Amino acid sequence: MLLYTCKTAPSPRRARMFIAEKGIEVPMQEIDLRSGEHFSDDFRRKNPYATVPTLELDDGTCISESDAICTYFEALQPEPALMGTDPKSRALVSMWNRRVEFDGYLAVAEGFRNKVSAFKDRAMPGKHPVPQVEALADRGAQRYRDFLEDLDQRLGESEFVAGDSFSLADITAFVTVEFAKGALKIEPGADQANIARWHAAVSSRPSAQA
Ligand SMILES: N[C@@H](CCC(=O)N[C@@H](CS)C(=O)NCC(=O)O)C(=O)O
Repeated sequence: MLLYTCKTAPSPRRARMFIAEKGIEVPMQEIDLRSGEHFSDDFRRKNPYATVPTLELDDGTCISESDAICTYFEALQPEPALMGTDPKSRALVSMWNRRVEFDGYLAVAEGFRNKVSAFKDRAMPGKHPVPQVEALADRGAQRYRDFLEDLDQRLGESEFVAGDSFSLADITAFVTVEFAKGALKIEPGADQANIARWHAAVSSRPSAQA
């Protein structure tokens, strides 16, 4: 098994945090996104979408999409459960994780990739050229601010994003908040005390270093 990753990119960090929480040792290989190593023929044979993370199994099967990689490890090693333990909690983790991904993670990506010159004609990840749209940079930043408001409200209702237990939804939200600090230069507001409480707790987990 081999995980293709990139230290500076947020999506692979989701997979690395998940794996660290599980306490599984997975060999990893760094892909240099800056130099375009993910567009090489060799890497695109593994993942035609040219994105990291990508997990290569021993039989040669390649799994991309961080959620799919997490689903694989959850099934391989159910404890500690990070995607729920029964029908209700599984559905709630899935619901919150998707909300965080759509409203938070994708908003930051939209704000970042439509603004930075390094992503000219690569406003979306993947093999197809996609032009930047200036207005989407502002929209992404605004959507992320709205997300922070919603996240703070949610974390005022429960200890973790999907309820009483730490889950994949917390990993996605934590990675999103860290991503936004560098990419959009936006941090949670000083008045968002629920995020501050939750962020300190997640930061103190060893997996936050993954
Ligand atoms: N939905 C995918 C997103 C993967 C993705 O966008 N990865 C980025 C790094 S965070 C990437 O590979 N970008 C390559 C590029 O920008 O060309 C997932 O969750 O794995």
